[in-house]
This record gives sequence, C-alpha cells and structure tokens, in this order.
Amino acid sequence: MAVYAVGDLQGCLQPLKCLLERAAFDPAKDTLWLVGDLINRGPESLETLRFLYSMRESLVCVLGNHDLHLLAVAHSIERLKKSDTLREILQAPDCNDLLTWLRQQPLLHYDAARNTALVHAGIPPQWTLKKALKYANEVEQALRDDNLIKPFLDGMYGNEPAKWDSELSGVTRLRVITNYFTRMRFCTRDGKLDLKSKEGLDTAPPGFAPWFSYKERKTKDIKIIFGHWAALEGHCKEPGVFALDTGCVWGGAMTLLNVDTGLRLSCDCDEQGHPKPAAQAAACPPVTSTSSRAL
Ligand SMILES: [Mn+2]
Repeated sequence: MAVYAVGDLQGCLQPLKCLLERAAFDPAKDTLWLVGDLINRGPESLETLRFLYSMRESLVCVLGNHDLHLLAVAHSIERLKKSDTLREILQAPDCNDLLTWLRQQPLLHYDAARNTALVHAGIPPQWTLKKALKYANEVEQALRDDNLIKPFLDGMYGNEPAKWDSELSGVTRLRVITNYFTRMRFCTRDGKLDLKSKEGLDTAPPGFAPWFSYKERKTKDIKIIFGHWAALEGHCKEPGVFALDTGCVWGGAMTLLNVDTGLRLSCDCDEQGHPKPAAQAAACPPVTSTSSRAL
C-alpha cells in the first residue's frame, strides 16, 4: 500500500521501469503519483504513454506543460516544434484512447489523508489550497468538455497577463491559471510571474523569487510535490516542498520518492534519457526492502 511520486518522465520509459523494479512497485497494491510532463524530448514518448495507460488504475497524474502541448498539437492548434518527439503518438492507432485519458487528468491533486498536494510547477503564494483546487478545476472542466477544449487550448499560449486577478474571465483566466500550475518558477510576493528565467535559484530577476520561498505563502501548512524545474536538481530547502524533476532527459537522473517515508531512489541517465549501465545493473538483484535501497 505504498505511495510513490516520480519526477518528470519526458518519454524516458526505461529509467521509470528501473525505479519501479527497484522499489518492488506492485500496481495491484501500490500507487504511483506523476508530476506531469510524461512525454516529449525523450526517446520513448509513445511507449511511455502506453505503459502509463496500461496501469492507469494505479496512478495519480497531474498535467504538465508538455502534456498540454501534446493536446494542443493533436487539436491542430500548435504545430510540432523541431525538438518535439510527439509525432509517434499522433500517428499511433491508439492515439485517441491515450489522449482521451490524458485530457481527463487534473492540474492539481490533493490527498487529504497525507495533507499532500501534487502539481507540475507549483501553487502561487497568494492562493490558499481551497482556491487553488477551485481554479484548477476550472481548467480541468474545460479540458474534459468537447466544446471547450479547443477554445481553451487555442488561448492557452502566452505569458500575459503575468498576474492573477479574480476578475479575469474566459480563456485569459484559464491561461493564467494554467501558467501558474504548469510553467511557474519565479514570481513576486503577490504572484506576478516571470516565465523567462529557467535556471537555478540565483537567476531570479530583481523582485522575483521561487514561488515556494515566500514566508506569507498560503499553502505552508500542506506538503507539495512538484516537478518542472530541472535546474533545482531535486533540491528544495523549503520544509514540506519536494522538487522531483532531476532532468532524466538531459543526462541527469529520474527520481522516485516514497511519499510516506520521504526516501528517494534515483536512476542515473545518459544524455539520451536512457539509464546508465550502472543504474541498470542496480535494478537486477532482488530487492528485499525499499529502505535498503534508499539514497
Ligand atoms: Mn514542465
């Protein structure tokens, strides 16, 4: 009955399989939380999505910016970029099943028993959990509605407005909500976004800081698990905030966190997002307990 959370997969299926094997993950008993960005850039986007779909009853998954980009391309709103590796999904005979499942996934998940939230990028400092869940639901409703999904995806791209205002309406409102949950790294104390800086903590523009760092942040009393920010390399000093994107697709590692014990497993990857030989070898011996494999 263990609950694990894994960082951004980005189409890197083998490191995920390596970690699930090392944790002795049992889909009949255990649950896997995914921080989103399941696909794109990595070597096996289609197979990753198929693998997750096959075990969908054992998953909790929130959407990332790459997942939304895939939906936008599938709805002919965006063209594939040079660096995208999504064509194999769009041409697959089971594409419709996979994307129908994907668009049902939330932007924010909250587990009350664990007092823990799962989100791709973060929750802005000015939002309480209650407000965040309400706003996430507005986007989720649009994604699930056959009449609303296209206008939403069509209006999703853009960095403006940079700040939340409860008076916002329509696709503009949904764009700002989506930018917070799926693209945010740095913001001001009152939640104005900077979506250009993507590097480490020392690259914040003047007046901006990581979304989780503000002492007035209204979600300080809950745990938050997030991905998206590979430059943090899995390090976040803020108590109760857990960064899981360790850049598997960029020659970093994939990280699996036991949500209840806090123990982490990682699988080192090469520049193509495949497990390094040593990481694969580590998956082979039988595992007696999760904790024996910690760190
Ligand atoms: Mn992302």
